[in-house]
Amino acid sequence: MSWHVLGAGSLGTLWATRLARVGLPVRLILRDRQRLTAFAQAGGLTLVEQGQVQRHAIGAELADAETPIQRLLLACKAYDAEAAILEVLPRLQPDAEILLLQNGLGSQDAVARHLPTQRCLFLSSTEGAFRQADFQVVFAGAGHTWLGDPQDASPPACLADLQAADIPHQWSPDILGRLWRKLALNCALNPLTVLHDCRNGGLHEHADEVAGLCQELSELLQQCGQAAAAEQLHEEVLRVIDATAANYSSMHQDVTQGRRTEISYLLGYACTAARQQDLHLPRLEALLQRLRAHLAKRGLPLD
Ligand code: NAD
Ligand code: KPL
Repeated sequence: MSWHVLGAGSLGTLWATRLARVGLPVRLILRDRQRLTAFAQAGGLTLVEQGQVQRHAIGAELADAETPIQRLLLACKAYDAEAAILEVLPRLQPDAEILLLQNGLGSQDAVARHLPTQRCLFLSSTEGAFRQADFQVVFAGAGHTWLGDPQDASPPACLADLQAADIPHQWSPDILGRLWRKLALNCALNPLTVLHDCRNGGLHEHADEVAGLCQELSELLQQCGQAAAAEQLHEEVLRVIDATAANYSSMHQDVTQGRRTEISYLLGYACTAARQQDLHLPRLEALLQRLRAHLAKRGLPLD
């Protein structure tokens, strides 16, 4: 069965090249004719892994091509996901599998609302990749990807391809818990690294702020029916700060490089969920306001 990968960015390229190199049929869906031309000129996708450079000649097309889509990896940012799925909607087979590789929460439901019969799989990944040039990606951090379906616990057929392609993964019966936990980690760390302009390790200087946020995030998780995701949150946040002390968080990197953040699907989502639960979380709310003010000063989108 053919894979379509929408989004030839960091993770889309990492996935497309690993699937293609074991002989699985993969086609990329690119934004427009200009991107198709640039892709043809680049001669395919290049993956740099442990210093080895490999180029893969993968087929590419536009969203309005005519072939049906049976298996789609949606590998764009959370804020692009809903618009992207609408572009390929007419091509999706009624029993298609759609893998949603977005960070945070909110975009998955926005996509799933358009797909009454297709199966939406939610993914959470700790793999790391970045673009070093157009259509050239560096696999920067080994990690793991969890997949799950909040509506249906039975494992999907696509797992066999992930196995064949050596993509470290696990079928998760509680993918929402996993996404909530990662969202909470992100909320406790990433905005503060932006506001204090520091690496993750620099948050040791702001231990009280981190502790206060973890307290409120735990309350939120419990109130949202995610008690397991709330367990030992503060301890894990401190562990992540130590383990990634020398790194800049993804949000810090986005802001310093003038890129739009995924704030609405992370801290914004958390604050909206709290309000819906009538939960007063002043530290999280204040953090959101400070972060928005910071983005506004830099001319970056507030959502
Ligand atoms: P990216 O910005 O590198 O790639 C996204 C790509 O999607 C871009 O090339 C963009 O042009 C393309 N795109 C968007 N809308 C499109 C459309 N309608 N048609 C065609 N192409 C379209 O993003 P990324 O870093 O790969 O991140 C994807 C998701 O994975 C994000 O939610 C991110 O937070 C998450 N994530 C990334 C990493 C990482 O290391 N990069 C790690 C874990 C999670
Ligand atoms: O996920 C992260 C990110 O940078 O987005 C962690 C590892 C939690 C660091 O903030």
